[in-house]
Amino acid sequence: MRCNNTDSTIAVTTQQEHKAGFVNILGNPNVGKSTLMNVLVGEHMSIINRKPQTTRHRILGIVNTDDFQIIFSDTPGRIHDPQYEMQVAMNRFIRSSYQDADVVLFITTALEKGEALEAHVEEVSKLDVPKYLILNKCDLVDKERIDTLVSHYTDLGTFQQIFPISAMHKRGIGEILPSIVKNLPDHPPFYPKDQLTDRPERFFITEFIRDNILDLYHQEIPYSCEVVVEDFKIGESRQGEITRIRAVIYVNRKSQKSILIGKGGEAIKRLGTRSRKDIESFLQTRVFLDLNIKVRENWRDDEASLKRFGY
Ligand SMILES: Nc1nc2c(ncn2[C@@H]2O[C@H](COP(=O)(O)OP(=O)(O)OP(=O)(O)O)[C@@H](O)[C@H]2O)c(=O)[nH]1
Ligand SMILES: [Mg+2]
Repeated sequence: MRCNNTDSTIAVTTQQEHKAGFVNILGNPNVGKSTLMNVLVGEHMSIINRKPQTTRHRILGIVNTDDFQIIFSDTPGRIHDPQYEMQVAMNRFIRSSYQDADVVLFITTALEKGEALEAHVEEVSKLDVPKYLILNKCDLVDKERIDTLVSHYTDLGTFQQIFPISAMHKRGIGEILPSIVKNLPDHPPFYPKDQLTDRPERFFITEFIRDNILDLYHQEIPYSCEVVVEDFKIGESRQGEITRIRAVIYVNRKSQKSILIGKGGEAIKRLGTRSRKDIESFLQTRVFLDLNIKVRENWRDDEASLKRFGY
C-alpha cells in the first residue's frame, strides 16, 4: 500500500475532463463504515472490529482511475452522548467531514433504530450535498424488513439514493461507485495517482496494535489505551533485513497496566506476537516489536495528551 511518507500530497496536474472529490462516510458506531470503505477502496485501510468506537480518526482511502479520483473518508462513529474529551474530539472529526464533502454516504443498518439514529439522520439531512443512504447488514434480516426500511427512508426525502447492502459479504455495492462518479465535480486529482491514503506507515502500525487490544482485552481496557510508535528503524540482522519498532501503549490508570501485562506477562506476550505478525504482513519485512506500557492518568480528558495523540 502506498502511504503518505511526505508532506507534499497536493498534485498540480491540470488534466481535462477529470473528476475528483471527497466522499465522506458517516454513521453511528459499529454500523460498518470501515468495512464499506475497505470494500470500496479494495484495501484493508481501516481496522474493523466487532466492538463499537473502533475508528478514532478520520482516515482517507483513495480510489484512482485515469478518469477520476475519489477520496473517501472513514470517520469515527458519532457519539451521541460524549463522556470524555477524546470522544468530543472524535465528534469534531465528524463535523469536519461535514464541511468538505462532495457526496455523503450515511450508513445505518437494517437493525439500527432509536434516538441516536434519528438525531444523526436529522443532522446529516441539513448538509447541502448529495446524500446516499447505505442500509448495511441486510444479510441479517428478511426481504420484508428491507422493503419497509427502504420505503421509510424514501419517504423522508433526504437521500438521493438508497442502497441496501451487505458490506461484509460485498453484496449490493456494485452501483455505488458509478453513482458517486456522476456526482463528482470536474477537478484535477488532489493527490498523486499512486497514493492510497493520507496516513503514514506508523499510523497503520498503531492501528494494528489497537485492533489486537480490542480483540484481546475486555470492558474498559481497549477504550483506555492509546498507542504511539516512538521509534521505527530499518536495520540488519543475521537473517537479513529487520524493522525494529518501539511502540508505547498509554493507559489511563495504573491498575490497567497490570491487566495489559497479565499473569506472568502472558497477555502482553500474546498481544505482541499477534501485532508483530500483522505488522510483518503489512510491511512485508521481518519485524522486531518492542511493546512498552506507560501510565498517563486520565489522558482522555487531558488536553496536552490529546494533542500529542493527534486528537
Ligand atoms: N452481519 C454483518 N456484519 C457486518 C457487516 N458489515 C460490517 N459488519 C460487522 O460489523 C462490525 C463493525 O464493523 P466496522 O466496519 O468496524 O464498523 P464501523 O462503523 O467502522 O465502527 P466504528 O469504527 O466503531 O464506528 C464488525 O464486526 C463487522 O464485521 C455486514 O454487512 N453484515
Ligand atoms: Mg470504523
